[in-house]
Amino acid sequence: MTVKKYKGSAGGWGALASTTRHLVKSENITRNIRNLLKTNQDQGFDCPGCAWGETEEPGHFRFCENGAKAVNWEATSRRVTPDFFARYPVGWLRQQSDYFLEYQGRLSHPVRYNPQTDHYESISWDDAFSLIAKHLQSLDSPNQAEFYTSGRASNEAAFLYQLFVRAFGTNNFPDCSNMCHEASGVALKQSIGIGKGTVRIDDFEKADAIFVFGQNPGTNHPRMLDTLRKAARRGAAIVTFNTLKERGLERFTNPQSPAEMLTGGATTISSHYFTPKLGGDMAVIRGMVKALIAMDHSAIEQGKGSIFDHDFIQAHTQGLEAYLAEVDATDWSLITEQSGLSQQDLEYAATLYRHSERVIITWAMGITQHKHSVNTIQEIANLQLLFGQLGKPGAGLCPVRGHSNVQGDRTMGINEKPTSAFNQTIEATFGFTPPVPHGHNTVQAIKAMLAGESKVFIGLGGNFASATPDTRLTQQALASCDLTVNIATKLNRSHLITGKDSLILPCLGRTDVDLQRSGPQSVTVEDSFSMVHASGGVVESDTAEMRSEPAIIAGIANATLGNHPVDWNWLIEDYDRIRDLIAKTIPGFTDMNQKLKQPGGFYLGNSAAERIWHTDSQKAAFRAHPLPTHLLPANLRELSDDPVFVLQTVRSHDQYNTTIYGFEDRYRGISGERKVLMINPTDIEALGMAPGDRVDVTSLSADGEKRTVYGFKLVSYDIPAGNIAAYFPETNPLVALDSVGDLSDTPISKAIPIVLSPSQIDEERIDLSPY
Ligand SMILES: Nc1nc2c(c(=O)[nH]1)N[C@H]1C(S)=C(S)[C@@H](COP(=O)(O)OP(=O)(O)OC[C@H]3O[C@@H](n4cnc5c(=O)[nH]c(N)nc54)[C@H](O)[C@@H]3O)O[C@H]1N2
Ligand SMILES: Nc1nc2c(c(=O)[nH]1)N[C@H]1C(S)=C(S)[C@@H](COP(=O)(O)OP(=O)(O)OC[C@H]3O[C@@H](n4cnc5c(=O)[nH]c(N)nc54)[C@H](O)[C@@H]3O)O[C@H]1N2
Ligand SMILES: [Mo]
Repeated sequence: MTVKKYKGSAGGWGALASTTRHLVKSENITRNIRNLLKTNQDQGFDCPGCAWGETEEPGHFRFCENGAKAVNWEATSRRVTPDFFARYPVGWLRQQSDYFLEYQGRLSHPVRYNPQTDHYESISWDDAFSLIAKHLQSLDSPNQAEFYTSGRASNEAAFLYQLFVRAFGTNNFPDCSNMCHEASGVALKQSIGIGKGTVRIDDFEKADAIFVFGQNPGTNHPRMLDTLRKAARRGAAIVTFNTLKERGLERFTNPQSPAEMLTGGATTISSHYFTPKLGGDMAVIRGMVKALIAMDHSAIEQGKGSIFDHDFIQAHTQGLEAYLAEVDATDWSLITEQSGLSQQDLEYAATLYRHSERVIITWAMGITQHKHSVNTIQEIANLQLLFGQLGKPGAGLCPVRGHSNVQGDRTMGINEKPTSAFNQTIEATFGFTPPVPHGHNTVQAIKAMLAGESKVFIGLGGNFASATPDTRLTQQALASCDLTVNIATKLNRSHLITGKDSLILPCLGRTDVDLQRSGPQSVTVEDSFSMVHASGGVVESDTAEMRSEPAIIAGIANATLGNHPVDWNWLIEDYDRIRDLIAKTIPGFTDMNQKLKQPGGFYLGNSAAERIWHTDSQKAAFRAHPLPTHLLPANLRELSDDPVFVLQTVRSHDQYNTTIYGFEDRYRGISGERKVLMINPTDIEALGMAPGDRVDVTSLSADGEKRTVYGFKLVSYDIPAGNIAAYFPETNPLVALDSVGDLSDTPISKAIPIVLSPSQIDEERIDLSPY
């Protein structure tokens, strides 16, 4: 392991060099250069990286370093064939690292687990589909099966999947959203009547200020840095709140700007950078609003009139009085304690906000993966409502989505709690009554499998065993199923936690040409800005027995339900036919096939951006909540005599969720090792330890259970005292199943109470155990 502070700007030559290294590693260089030129272009595919959007600017490459990693990783020429599985028993594969598993290449053939030999073996597609149908048909109730979705699935795949699962008879739709932006959806639906962001990408060109909360775009949405760089250059204030000083939010050199690259120029991204404590953001906003109210009072006293937008408040909102009373009742002492920022800092941030006519607020996992996420996001909405920032050009709310089509999957009906309007349309269009009772989300699905209530798990992409909380229990849950099925591009840990029967079904990825009866097919996706556009693969490599996701879903559906309620196999001959059904069922998609022909795709619209509020009161709602009395459950201190730290789990620069591309977290200056704890130097000293020492990490939880991961190295880091950061998924075993956000049920992976002890495990065993 090496630790060396990164002094350069984000992007620049480092990003270019890394892009080249990953091209070489894909063992497919020439083809992948061609692929990268097709990324996010009209005639190409949607980047399987993040859900940031595209601007209209012509003649631009539209990929970033980490998008290039995603493309190269998928379009490798390496293959995991039946021979590979004949060579390695599952027990041995389970001992390998996540990096090793995915690095072996693309899954090429459908395989079935043989418990007698502990090997996966070849199976025909037809036999695989029959086996799934047999298991599903023999359940006592459709509610005994779980249908997971990860956010790479296209709209077409997601639509077919939800139609099949509803026709089969359940709403058990655990999905990656439950671990991601669920809180944003829940909060915004109540506040403004729609669970999506209100801004479009062009709004960033008009904003006077952009407030960025709890996200690390330099790594996770690098194309957003280019947007922020342009805004910074024309003088917009970029005000960042992040527990860590993330390099990408400090300085950025655009690798696509020859002038910047050659002169070594860089743009300062954040004009102001605040480092609140983990989970302290609701207090941050509360403090800003408290300061703004004081400014409002003095403006009125001086005869200058109110600083708030009372025309907007009057016409469009309700609940102001109760909210102001709540702010009034909040003491500064609680605000500064929870935020970790001083009153002066928060007054200063409030001043920056006040003097900006048009403000966008963005956020990601630093806000959504906490206990109080829903209330925090509603507090963000409250602030925007005071100034009428919704429906104003250059202003609004912007939850920055993760997976490239996670937002689209929800739009298509991957939702364990469908609305009655949605159910009625399904019934009217397809002539069957869909199930009404709410199904399982991710945490509920794990509990149902653990309790033996659910017996079949089907995963449309993703890595359920590693991405979810409480890894030990989740693996136990999967292992107790009668059947587990994973539809996937690459081998991962979930495939190695086998049920009594297990299948791995290899699918095409975004980059692959998808050839069906009527010719090459394209699919569609929706970005963070509600833009829907087409994506067509360009790679014609040896895809052996791989099938497209829609074709696999059609195969399962046909084997299970026959031609009910649609002719599945006819639909997949030409995806326009699937889109005709989407057009009939999903609001905003009328004439979908025609609309897709316009370059850049089409905009779904956003009611809140039009100042139409689909809330109970038909108004935007100020939601008044007290600050939490304690950020962590009060009784935790009694559980341990050792100092309790708060751990957040983040992504390194060299991973995509559970996909590990490499071991270089370049901007944080940590390389060669993932089992690290970033910790304040004063905390290391207080523990009587030194940087580089190995510790075991134990989490404290209300159930009294102790969950431990072993052998993490201490790295001295610029982080608030008492807070620690580590990578996911290595730390997922620490999160208790019941440790979830209020109203969102999202696992709390950004505030895990932990204690540290000198490591009891020797070096050799650390390298052997994947977690
Ligand atoms: N290359 C790459 N791109 C990706 C992904 C990937 O793994 N790799 N994942 C995709 C997915 S699914 C998602 S959801 C997004 C995730 O995108 P991010 O949300 O950027 O991902 P995280 O790594 O979880 O980073 C969380 C950030 O919030 C900060 N933070 C944590 N807690 C707090 C807090 O309490 N307050 C404040 N103010 N800050 C806090 C952390 O310091 C960190 O900078 O990225 C997507 N894009
Ligand atoms: N501790 C902690 N846990 C977290 C988080 C955190 O910040 N901290 N973040 C959470 C978040 S935001 C998310 S979104 C989840 C992510 O959870 P998931 O979406 O379940 O996980 P991924 O790692 O993105 O899934 C990777 C796998 O997807 C498969 N795959 C890749 N491309 C395709 C494709 O095109 N089709 C199909 N069928 N399969 C494909 C590959 O086999 C690959 O191994 O993790 C969550 N878990
Ligand atoms: Mo995510």
